[in-house]
Amino acid sequence: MLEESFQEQIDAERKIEPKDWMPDDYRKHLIRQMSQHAHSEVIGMQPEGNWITRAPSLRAKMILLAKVQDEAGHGLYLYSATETLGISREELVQQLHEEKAKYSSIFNYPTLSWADMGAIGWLVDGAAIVNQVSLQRTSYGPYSRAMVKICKEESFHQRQGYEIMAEMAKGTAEQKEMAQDALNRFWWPSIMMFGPQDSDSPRTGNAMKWKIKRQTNDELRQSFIDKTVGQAEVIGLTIPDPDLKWNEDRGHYDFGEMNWEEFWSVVNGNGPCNKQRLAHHKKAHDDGEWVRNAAKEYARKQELLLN
Ligand code: BYC
Repeated sequence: MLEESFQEQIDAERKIEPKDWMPDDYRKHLIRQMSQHAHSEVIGMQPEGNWITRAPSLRAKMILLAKVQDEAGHGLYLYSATETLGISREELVQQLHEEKAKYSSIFNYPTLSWADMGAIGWLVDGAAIVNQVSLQRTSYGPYSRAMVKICKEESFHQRQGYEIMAEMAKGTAEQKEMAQDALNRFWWPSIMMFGPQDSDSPRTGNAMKWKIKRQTNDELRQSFIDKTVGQAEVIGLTIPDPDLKWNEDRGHYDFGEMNWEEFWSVVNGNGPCNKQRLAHHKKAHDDGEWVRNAAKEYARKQELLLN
């Protein structure tokens, strides 16, 4: 009975709010996806943080700093939204540290040159927007509202990355080569961000039934590829996929086979930077313990004063 009226509410496009009744599996599914999304935002600060001190101009440095701070903010909205489901931030961070919770595979690749800041903004944030615009219509109210604000900031991120790539592509031959090299290294990992193919995605069935996901992994991946091919052409860079070609019948680009072995290896903790990313997060968390303790103590004293 409760399940039926829950599903009716979903089917009628009414948002589920924290105090509404929801099936336990819906709650668990959301905690998993939203917390992994939050962890991705926070771990995603590392590859870009690597270049803040080496940005080529004051303007570039200010923009990159602002972008990385935005990612921290996105993490906070998403952790707060996840906490409305009855789990604490401490537990969520613990799950990350114990490798029970994942974060996006893309952040396990190294950032080797300044052009990588361009490739990340253009491709990684570009892919994130395609996914998150779709998630604005997700069925859980707090997640959906967090997405609206996040998408506004992601558009600025995508543009700053595309600007870096465009500038480098029309610079010296060496700069153009750096931009092309960054595109070569980040293209495939970026399209892997959308997850396994639909036929291999165990979570998609429930996610679509409960309207947590509004489009499947393959639909979103195709939409990102269709948008991005023209952008590469405009700045004179070549997407590293010989099978990429317009398919008149489908009205979409056909593209080559992804390296699924590489994808699962990165997802399962064995990518080029998995160990480094997690170790850095744990160290920052430990180093910040005194701040959390001070904040707790301050809150305790304020409460004593009020009572
Ligand atoms: N990386 O059944 P599936 C950003 C896991 S953007 C790692 O398809 P689902 C940012 C998946 O979790 C990035 N793991 O699952 C941008 C599942 O394992 P579990 C963050 C992946 O959930 C720029 C298993 O594989 N965005 O933050 O239906 C700068 C089977 O997959 C990946 C989001 O998180 C992957 N790429 O679909 C800074 C968006 N793909 O959990 C920051 C929200 C799959 O069962 N999330 N797996 O152990 C989603 O839309 C969905 O969760 C996914 C996966 C499309 C990612």
